[in-house]
Amino acid sequence: MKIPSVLFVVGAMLPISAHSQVVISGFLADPAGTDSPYEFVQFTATQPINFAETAFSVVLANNGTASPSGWRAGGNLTYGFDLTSGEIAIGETFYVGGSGRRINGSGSADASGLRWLRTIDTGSSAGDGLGTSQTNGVLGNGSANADGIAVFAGSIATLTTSSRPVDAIFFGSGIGTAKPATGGFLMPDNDRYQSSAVMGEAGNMFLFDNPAASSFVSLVGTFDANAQSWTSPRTASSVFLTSSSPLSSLTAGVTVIPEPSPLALLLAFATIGAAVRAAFTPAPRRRKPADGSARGNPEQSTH
Ligand SMILES: [Ca+2]
Ligand SMILES: [Ca+2]
Repeated sequence: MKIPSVLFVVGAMLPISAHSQVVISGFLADPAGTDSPYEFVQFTATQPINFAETAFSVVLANNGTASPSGWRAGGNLTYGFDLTSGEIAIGETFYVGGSGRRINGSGSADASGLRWLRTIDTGSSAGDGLGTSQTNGVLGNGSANADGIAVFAGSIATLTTSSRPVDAIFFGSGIGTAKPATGGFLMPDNDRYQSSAVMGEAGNMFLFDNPAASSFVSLVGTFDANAQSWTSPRTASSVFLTSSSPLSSLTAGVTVIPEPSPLALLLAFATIGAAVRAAFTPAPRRRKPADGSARGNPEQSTH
């Protein structure tokens, strides 16, 4: 039957853009006590992703005085995580961060029941391709020198000096040393930033609120997956955590609007209609047998 393959072609024609497949929807920069290995970032997928087929990577900034290389600095400035396995559905959240997998630092509630795509013992192990271990954490806590989070298409090893994140944010009370004299952090076009300038230049001055200690920052907004745009830009909402906070404290702040656009629906219906007509166009009629019996009807043929 031809129809399933036709439907597959129609599905492939829907406008699934390739620039913000994953967005940042929350983070814990300053867990109670020592930060490593308990910092984490929550992401939301804006399309289904099989990471084994399509790798992504996450870079956390810990400024310091940012280097002209921005996200690619490594050392004690940036730390990488490769996302190379697991499957995520549209609108689903997942987590990346320290291997402790606790709700709020050492001794707090077990958070291993969340969907973790990559964890590293950030206090004793180097990052994937970027960054050295840091007992005090690899994601800065904001304040006067902003810290940031980025997610890239491709593994860390594939990043070049011109690689732009598919999503990135910064937080703190001032940009400070996050903007080096030359170069710096390349930014994407998203709800708060633009790709024409590095972080800290005109147009890229936005900072999410300085995160409070022991507080998960939920980024609340609405993303239209078909238009690849934010219909409601993200705002920060602080969720204070204790050592026994339930996993439900980590709300998913980003809503992904999944409905196909009217144009995509029209295209899909038109294509399906043509395919169905082609598939069901009757074959040329057979001639009736010479005796004129009903058994000669093609629909009752045993052929
Ligand atoms: Ca801390
Ligand atoms: Ca930290």
